[in-house]
Amino acid sequence: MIMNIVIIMKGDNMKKVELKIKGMHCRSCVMIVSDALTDVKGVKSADVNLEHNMAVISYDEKVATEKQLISAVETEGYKVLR
Ligand SMILES: [Cu+2]
Repeated sequence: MIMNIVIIMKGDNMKKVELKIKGMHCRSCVMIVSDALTDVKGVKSADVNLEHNMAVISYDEKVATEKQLISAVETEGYKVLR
């Protein structure tokens, strides 16, 4: 299990997790992170919150992995915190 992801909910295939993200400072950062996450195949929704520096992501765990979510964020130059 990856330590920097908090599992909020786990259904049959759907999983809802929370990521702490470092480096976002404006609305366009939020857009970049949110687009990067929703571009991951299997991701249903990504709610990125600038004030709380976090993202809540719902995804199909048969299609996407936690590692893919983290690397999608980090590829854009942001850091996922533990
Ligand atoms: Cu920004």
